[in-house]
Amino acid sequence: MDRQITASTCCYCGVGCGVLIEHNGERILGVSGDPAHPANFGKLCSKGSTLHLTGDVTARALYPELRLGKGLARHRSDWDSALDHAASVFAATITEHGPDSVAFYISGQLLTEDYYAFNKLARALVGTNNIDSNSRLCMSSAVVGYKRSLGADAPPCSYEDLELSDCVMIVGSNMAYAHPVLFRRLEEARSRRPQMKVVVIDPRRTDTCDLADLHLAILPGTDVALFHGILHLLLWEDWIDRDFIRDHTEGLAELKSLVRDYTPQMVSQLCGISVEQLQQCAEWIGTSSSFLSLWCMGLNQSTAGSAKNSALINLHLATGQIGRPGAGPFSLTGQPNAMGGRETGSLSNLLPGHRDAANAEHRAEVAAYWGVDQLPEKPGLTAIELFEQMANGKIKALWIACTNPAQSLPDQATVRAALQACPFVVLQEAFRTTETARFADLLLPAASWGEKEGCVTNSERRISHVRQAIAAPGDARPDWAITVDFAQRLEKYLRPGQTSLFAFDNPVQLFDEYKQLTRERDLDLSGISHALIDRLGPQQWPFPSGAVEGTTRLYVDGVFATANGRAQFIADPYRAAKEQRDARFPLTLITGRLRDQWHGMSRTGTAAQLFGHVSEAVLSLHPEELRRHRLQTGDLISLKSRRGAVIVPVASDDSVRPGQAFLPMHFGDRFLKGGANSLTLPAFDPLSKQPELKHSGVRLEPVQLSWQLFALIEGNVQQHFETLRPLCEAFSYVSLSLIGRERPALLIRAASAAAPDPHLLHDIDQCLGLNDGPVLAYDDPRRAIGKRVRIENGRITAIRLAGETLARHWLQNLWLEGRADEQLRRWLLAPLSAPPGQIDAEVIGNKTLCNCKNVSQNAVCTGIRRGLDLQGLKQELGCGTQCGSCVPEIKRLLAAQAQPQAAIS
Ligand SMILES: Nc1nc2c(c(=O)[nH]1)N[C@H]1C(S)=C(S)[C@@H](COP(=O)(O)OP(=O)(O)OC[C@H]3O[C@@H](n4cnc5c(=O)[nH]c(N)nc54)[C@H](O)[C@@H]3O)O[C@H]1N2
Ligand SMILES: Nc1nc2c(c(=O)[nH]1)N[C@H]1C(S)=C(S)[C@@H](COP(=O)(O)OP(=O)(O)OC[C@H]3O[C@@H](n4cnc5c(=O)[nH]c(N)nc54)[C@H](O)[C@@H]3O)O[C@H]1N2
Ligand code: SF4
Ligand SMILES: [Mo]
Repeated sequence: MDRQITASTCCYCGVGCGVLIEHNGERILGVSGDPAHPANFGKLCSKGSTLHLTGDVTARALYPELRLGKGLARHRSDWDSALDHAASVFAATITEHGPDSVAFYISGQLLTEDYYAFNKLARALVGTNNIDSNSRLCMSSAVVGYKRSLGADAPPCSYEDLELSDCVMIVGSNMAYAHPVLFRRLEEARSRRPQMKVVVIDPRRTDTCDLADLHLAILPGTDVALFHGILHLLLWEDWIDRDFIRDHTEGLAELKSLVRDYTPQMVSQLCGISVEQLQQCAEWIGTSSSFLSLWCMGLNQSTAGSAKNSALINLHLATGQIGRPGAGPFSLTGQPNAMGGRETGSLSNLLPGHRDAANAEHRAEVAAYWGVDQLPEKPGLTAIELFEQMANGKIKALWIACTNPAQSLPDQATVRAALQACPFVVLQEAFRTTETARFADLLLPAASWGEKEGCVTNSERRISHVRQAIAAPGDARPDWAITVDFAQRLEKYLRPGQTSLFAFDNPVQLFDEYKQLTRERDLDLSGISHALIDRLGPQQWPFPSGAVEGTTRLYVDGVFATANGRAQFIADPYRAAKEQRDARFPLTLITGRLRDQWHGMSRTGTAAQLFGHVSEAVLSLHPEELRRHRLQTGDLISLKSRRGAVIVPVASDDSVRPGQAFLPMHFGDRFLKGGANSLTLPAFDPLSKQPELKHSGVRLEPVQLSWQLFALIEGNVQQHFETLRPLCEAFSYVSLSLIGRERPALLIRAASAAAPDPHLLHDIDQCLGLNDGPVLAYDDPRRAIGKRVRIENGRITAIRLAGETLARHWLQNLWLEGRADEQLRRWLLAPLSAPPGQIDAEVIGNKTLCNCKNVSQNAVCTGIRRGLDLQGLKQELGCGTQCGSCVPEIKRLLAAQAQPQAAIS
């Protein structure tokens, strides 16, 4: 078939970049940035630009699969049987135990039409508010912040404000990794307008700090104290906008008396920064002609998430820095359509059109529109509460869509017990490989990126049309269609003989029904349709019917969405994070994102290229902590919290302060035995119910895992993953990753206290193809040491080292280079397993800095030593010339060479 181009959007972060999908009607062949899309004007980051390399079809869910009892295997089913079965189980559960015995757990990655169908299903048909989404782990503190302070859940700014601002404060956001295309935009604006001040507030010195004039490495969880301390100084210095405060706000008096106590000395102590840094920050905020703040999970994922959001917005209200170009509080949305979820009411406490489930008038409006008598009054369970209730047996049937709770929720022991306890778990998923899939009684294959149609709203309130390029594989169907089909079947039990609430044949009908629920609400988008976006391009709400263009900025007239039109100062005192460092748990564990991985890695984890930058889960610790614990980079430790333990290697990293540790959030049980969230705590913010994923008390315990395993096998990596991962369960430490660009291979590292049963090793070798054929083997059973290498056509195709694994880097490199020479044969037949000669130190830990041009860190360092600057490196090596995601890191390497740091930190 001919090559075609379909304009759509990237399915990862909330920047919401437009992509051009190149395909032949059957397969996606390439992807590039859409120059016409106002979110990115043609740019993509390392994740967006590799979308076509991800999503290996062998990892996809292709057919409905059903099991008829816990412990039994799932069998292939068809849509009719699967959905009929689901409808009968849900109907029976609702009849016997009531509507609140079932629940829906959905996702910020669904499309607006999918959400709308789910909401109508839960609230109008089933009659429960038990519908929550992973946005509870992500944006719900921002929702509370906007609503309490400004009256509605509406980010007031636009991306162009990043270019127009004189002072940009980035708080609890590593946008260099998490919102890279926006970060590029800020970098460019900054280089055009060097007078722009950039402040970064993050306990860690992240790549984002590369742009900072000032980095405040505050102690975890102390943001409210910092913001109150800044306000204290703004008031003291009279850097406030009295007219704005008088005309457009209320509540300053109470806040004033609270922040009086937040003296610079006290705040500097609480936050672990200097008084000078605090003063500098306040001065820039108070004296810049425009002040913009950008924030993300460092504020939201906290037991004080709501207070942090409002305390930040207080600074904008006090200085009148809102509703003007380059000014305002601007949350960066995590997921591609978390905004759409909030608009359609996809948190248990919300209803469509920015309404509240607790508000009787709102319920009546929606019920009338839907033509049902009433909507449920009882508050629904939020994510953490939902899984806790499920573990207690209160939830009898759960429908999960487009999220992976057995990886992403905190306190995994409870989550896994809950999924085990729930009598009927339905999972609507694009990939059958996820941690949650194991718990599904019914697995429903969903269409994914490039295969579905609908709308998404990005961080700046801009609605894009997501267009389908190719058909979904196997029997997979779009989410809205699955939901509507199920709802129609459930109606036969719950509303027999009545006209269907779900007469939808396509996403356009869903959107058109939904948008009327936004009419005359703050987000009024009743003027938008799929066709209008196709004609005029993506649009920002509000966009009421009759409008000819969207709305760039909110509150330009100083009238807020509150009852009296005034914004509210909120006076919440500072409260420390729940788990403070103590003698038993002396470290604070921070979790967060890597540059090239997305969440639980169901998609990014299928592309070997995306492991080039960070190849495996490691715990980053300050060099001083390593010394204190007598550890060296690469040593395995047991990382323990009050809830669980995970064994990981440590790495020296001075971007983390002493007393803290950083573990990427991505590695679930599949990639790292136990997974990062075995450690995190379920405690949540009292208002937003968002859990404190960013700060858990942990300690390091030494482990003696003297028996080690290393394996590499090329070929069908997904299939190898599936057969080998379960066999590794016997080991204490298990870490899997992919390697290689042209010929991907699966890499396994494992360790245990003693050698495993020889049968297990035999089974592993069987999967690795190392029991027969062209295999060179050396075994020393007495010392439990063995090494095997398969060589085909002069090249290594599989490796297994058991006992000790000293030669692994050397072998990995031989494999990468496609070599299998005499030296390898000699080493294999020698009794000692040490690799020949010195292992080139550069082989160890050499990472790919630039994914687009495949440029390694070594190549960049060599270039720097030869005297190349950024321009020179770009010219000679090509690094940093495409997506630009690696530029901050290259700059850091350059700075490390050149010594004096520009940033005050
Ligand atoms: N590459 C990549 N990009 C993504 C995603 C992804 O999985 N991978 N996911 C998307 C989603 S859903 C989200 S929500 C966003 C998240 O985007 P971010 O929130 O920017 O990413 P995180 O790394 O989770 O956390 C940001 C920073 O908060 C800091 N932090 C921790 N505790 C505190 C604190 O108490 N105060 C302050 N001020 N900072 C603190 C951490 O050190 C970390 O650097 O990323 C989106 N973009
Ligand atoms: N420790 C720690 N934990 C965290 C965080 C943290 O910072 N630290 N961050 C939290 C945050 S902010 C977030 S947003 C969550 C994210 O947590 P999750 O929602 O669990 O993350 P994903 O892996 O993106 O899950 C989305 C799932 O949907 C599937 N999928 C993809 N496309 C489609 C589709 O079109 N339809 C359907 N039905 N399925 C599809 C994917 O295969 C994937 O398994 O993690 C949270 N957990
Ligand atoms: S910044 Fe990257 S991940 Fe986010 S939408 Fe754009 S291309 Fe996708
Ligand atoms: Mo998120």
